[in-house]
Amino acid sequence: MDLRSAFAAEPGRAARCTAAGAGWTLDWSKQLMQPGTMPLLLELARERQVPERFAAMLAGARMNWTEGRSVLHAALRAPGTASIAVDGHDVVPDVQHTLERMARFANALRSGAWTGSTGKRIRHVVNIGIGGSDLGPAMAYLALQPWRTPELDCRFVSNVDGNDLSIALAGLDPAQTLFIVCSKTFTTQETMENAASARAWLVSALGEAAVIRHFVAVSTNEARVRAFGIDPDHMFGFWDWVGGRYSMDSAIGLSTMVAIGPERFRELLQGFHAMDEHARTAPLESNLPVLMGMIGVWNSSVLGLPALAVLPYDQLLSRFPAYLQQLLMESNGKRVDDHGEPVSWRTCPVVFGEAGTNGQHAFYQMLHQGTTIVPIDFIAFRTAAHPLGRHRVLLNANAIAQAQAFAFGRTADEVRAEGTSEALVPHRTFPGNRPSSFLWADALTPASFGALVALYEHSTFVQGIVWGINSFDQWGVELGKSLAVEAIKGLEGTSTCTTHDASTEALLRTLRTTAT
Ligand code: G6Q
Repeated sequence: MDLRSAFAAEPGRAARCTAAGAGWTLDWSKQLMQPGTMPLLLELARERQVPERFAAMLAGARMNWTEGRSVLHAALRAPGTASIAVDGHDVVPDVQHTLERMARFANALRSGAWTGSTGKRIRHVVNIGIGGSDLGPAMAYLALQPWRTPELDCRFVSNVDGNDLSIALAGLDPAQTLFIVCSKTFTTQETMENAASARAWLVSALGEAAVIRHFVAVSTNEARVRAFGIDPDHMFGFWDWVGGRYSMDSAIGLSTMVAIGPERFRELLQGFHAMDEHARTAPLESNLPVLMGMIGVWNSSVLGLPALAVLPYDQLLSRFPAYLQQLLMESNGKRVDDHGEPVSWRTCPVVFGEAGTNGQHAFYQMLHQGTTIVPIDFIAFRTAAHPLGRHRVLLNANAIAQAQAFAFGRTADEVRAEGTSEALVPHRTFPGNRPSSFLWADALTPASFGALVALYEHSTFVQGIVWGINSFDQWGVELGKSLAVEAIKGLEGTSTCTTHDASTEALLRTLRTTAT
């Protein structure tokens, strides 16, 4: 497959391979596909019943069958007039009720009506959570920076490394700090340790009675929230049909709502919903999540390409690749199918990325001339939220030029024609044929941002269905968690385990001395 020849042979290739929906346009003409390839991939999607399975998910089917759960993140952004039943219970009123409670709280915090225990206004919000209870809100906080209130800032603590909490708390006045403890289960080791240390920090300054004014929770576990000392009236719930990595538009997004306000948060939800509707109704040929999902299937399972680089050309999306790492890799990093049989095709690639143009001066060398071909998703916006006129031109010019360079390269003859010495010709030759998609929207707004996240959510779904795996469980994170319980005992000198391998034993012995 040679992209130069493909474009030369078909002048309408770019137009044929461009689709749009929910404010986003996808140009996938630089993928390594012949004109007949996508129709075959769409046939595969139909054969795998992608549209039917998508409809089943939206109707509350237990798509996450290894955990016996429905998968209804789409209900989080459904309009209040919708009706979506789980076991005969309409969940839409519950969602709307929670949104209203969140809005009341967010408004009180933003206006200063909610004060800390000393009567001082809250100026700092510290979100404590990890994985799905951190990556989405932390990423969204950066992405939606132009819409944030200047009245308060949000910080995010996730790592059990005390450096994370220490850095977040540095310089904060406890009397003006509010913690949002985000944990679906309220049992996650890292979050509970961070929350306990944050609580101790607060109590040492303001006393035990202050906890109730300085801690709120987002969780499904009321008993544990209460035991921590948080008033259940200050707990914002969600449901077991919301997976952690699909929860940034649930109450887990409380910090987002506090930062940008309830109205903008509604716009964000509308953007998500617009993409849900596009995914549900658009024909497969112009359905962005289906196209992107099948492009991923092609690159990973057919071409055998092991990675995906996500390159957002907007600094506001600097944490978007990290967010997608969880969304894609935790969802589709699976090796057995619905019947428990090993799949015989490559599933989720390694996902990484960096905001353009920074990546250009770092790892793009390998993307252009390395021995591993890495498919790329470029993401760009026509306009900028800032007034620095020419910057956007430079930024987007770089994005377009990179996509061009990856696709078409530079032949040895072209390099020679530039007068390059023969010894340098191989070094200055670019092979091209490095596949990429170019995804763009008019502007980064709460709505277009919501639609972008939903686009990746649904393309991940499409791939999971085609690969025949469960995109909604994450058993792969369990083993390390449970071994850590024994390792803690090993480091604290209370372990009675005698069956560790020699390496583990040596590490526990060595690090025990430095840990104490
Ligand atoms: C996401 C995962 C995982 C989860 C975290 C935090 O899909 O389930 O990343 O979000 O382990 O869990 P809690 O919210 O229960 O603390």
